[in-house]
Amino acid sequence: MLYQPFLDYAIAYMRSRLELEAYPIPEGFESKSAVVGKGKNQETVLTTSHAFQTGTLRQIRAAHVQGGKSLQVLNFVIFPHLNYDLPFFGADLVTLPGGHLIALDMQPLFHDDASYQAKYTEPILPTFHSHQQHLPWGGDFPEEAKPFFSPAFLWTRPQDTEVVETHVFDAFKDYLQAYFNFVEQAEPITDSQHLAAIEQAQLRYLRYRAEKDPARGMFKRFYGEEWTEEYIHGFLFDLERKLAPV
Ligand code: DBV
Repeated sequence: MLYQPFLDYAIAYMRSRLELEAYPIPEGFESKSAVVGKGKNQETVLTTSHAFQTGTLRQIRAAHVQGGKSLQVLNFVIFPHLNYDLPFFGADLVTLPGGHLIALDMQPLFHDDASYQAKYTEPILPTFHSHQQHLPWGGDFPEEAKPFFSPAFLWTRPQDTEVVETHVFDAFKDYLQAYFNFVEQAEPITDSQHLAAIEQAQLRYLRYRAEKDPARGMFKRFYGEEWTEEYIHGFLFDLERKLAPV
């Protein structure tokens, strides 16, 4: 439905830039469905997972939730390997009965570092400004999430689905292209202090996202608590498990 073209574009575009290898999706999480609602409001809610990796990118993963016209979500995040200083690519494209909610960013590892900003945020500010004209600021969002976003954070709540299909899609393509330009230029980090700082920054980000996942309530309602916690910690935000396998 609404976000399938985004996912198709992203996979085709990434394949055009890099050799993508499959990234393992834990058994039982590739695809999950449940019937929700009563009577004529019954809907099947299907969640599919997609995941890849490359030499530079530890995990490229998407969760695609499809539950009819008023429930569509594409959450797409790229986690670089820990020996690169690359930002995260993060897209949270959400359609609920109340409307659309769009978050698109390259989330920095280091926020108070001018040279990091010059390297990874300033180059995308022109792209940000060109899209922001059509995608006005979406208003309040959780205070505690603020430290994780860049100055190029596109955050908007379009009224019209057509805006999602046009301007949001254009912005998504431009951000993904810009991200892959960074990826192409990235050099492995070898300095041990720098590597330790990257690992800490990745873990801080990941713990926040796993703990505060705004989709937790929705997933629990559809698929139950056990499935949801395993999906969050075992697939969506899996770095801690990968560092310290249980
Ligand atoms: N969000 C996820 C994952 C999702 C998902 C893995 C697979 O991180 C969906 C699904 N996001 C999702 C849903 C909602 C939001 C909202 C279903 C709506 C929740 C609701 O209204 O019930 C950006 N996503 C949001 C919000 C923000 C983001 C700011 C509004 C939350 C609120 O108002 O409380 N992206 C999200 C975020 C970070 C990010 C918090 C943090 C770094 O990158």
